[in-house]
Amino acid sequence: GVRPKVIVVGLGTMGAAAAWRLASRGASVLGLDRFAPPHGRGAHAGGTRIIRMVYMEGADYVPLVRRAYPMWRAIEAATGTSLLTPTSALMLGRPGAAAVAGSAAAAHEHDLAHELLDAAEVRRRFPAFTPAADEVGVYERAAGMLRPEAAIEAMLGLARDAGADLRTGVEVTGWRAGPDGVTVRTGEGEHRADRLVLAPGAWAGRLLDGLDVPLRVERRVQHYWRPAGPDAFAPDRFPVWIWDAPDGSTGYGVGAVDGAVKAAMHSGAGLVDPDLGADPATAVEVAAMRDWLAPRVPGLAAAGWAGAVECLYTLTPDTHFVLGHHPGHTNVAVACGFSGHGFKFAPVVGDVLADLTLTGGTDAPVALFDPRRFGRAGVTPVGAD
Ligand code: PYC
Repeated sequence: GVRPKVIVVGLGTMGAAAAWRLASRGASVLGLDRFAPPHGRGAHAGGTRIIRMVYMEGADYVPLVRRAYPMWRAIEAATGTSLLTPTSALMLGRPGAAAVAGSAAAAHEHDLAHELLDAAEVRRRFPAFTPAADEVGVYERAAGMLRPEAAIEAMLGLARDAGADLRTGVEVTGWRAGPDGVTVRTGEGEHRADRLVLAPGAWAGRLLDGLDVPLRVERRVQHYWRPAGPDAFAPDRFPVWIWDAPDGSTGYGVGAVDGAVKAAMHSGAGLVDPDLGADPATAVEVAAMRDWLAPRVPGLAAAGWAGAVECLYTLTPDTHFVLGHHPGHTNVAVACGFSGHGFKFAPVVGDVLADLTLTGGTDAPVALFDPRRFGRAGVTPVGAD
């Protein structure tokens, strides 16, 4: 048959993956982005992202991340790049915390290899961490870290190799869809296609204002530290980690890359306007991070601060993703609201978007991400225009 023409709006993490999967599966792809990913304005900068299978956010994510691992390896093989480094992971907190109880529940439901370590055992095996006596750790060997900028470049390269026309520096200002196809309005005129994929990241609120998904764009600061004894923080000895503190805050980190060790807050607040651009970390934020680390990872609390990179979280109310057809348009697929934990899933999300676009459905278990779950948007066909 005729190759369907698909426009992908947004070429960051999920749009790059969608452009790759769509072009590889035979679509004629036009990709548009206001910036030139990878860049520092979205949710992918900072050198590293965590991948883990023992998934505290819900057992439903496990089959998806299980599929992501071989897809990341396939991208590496196809592009000759190194993207995924195994490190293992340690999820810490009191036994009832999500990092512990949620991880254990996902591990049990899917029979995933893991170990439950008491505080003394954590300190013995990973001396960089100093949990309190009433805290425990869930240890997972299969976890690791990804290189996000290189991963986006690799996916965009594969998309181009498969024939995708990817254009950066093109701002999308609106779109409309009907039974005859879709129209995307840009700063330099309109584009027509059969189908549309919207992957606008922090700009989703603008481009999806007909969709009843309440999104919050929040700023998170990724801090980097230069510890006195960097060997103790080498990725092969220092797992990636996520730690639920008793006050409800959550910190996380990744081992040394080029001598700098990431330790940052996953929890936070503070709405931002994505158009205002990246803010450097304030002295107050650096001091607060040191205070948070002092009782938990003292070698980093005492380390020199080596800089920061901002990350924009686009959060849904339940922190589950938005991934599915637009409720008003079967020829429009939507991916947004990754809520600070989406990167590791990118190849799978791209493939699901290709499924939805090319076949009208998907076998992947994505019911949790139904764009209609927040309201009545499915009742009235709506577009952004
Ligand atoms: O998805 O593993 C993750 C993560 C950790 C901190 C922010 N996201």
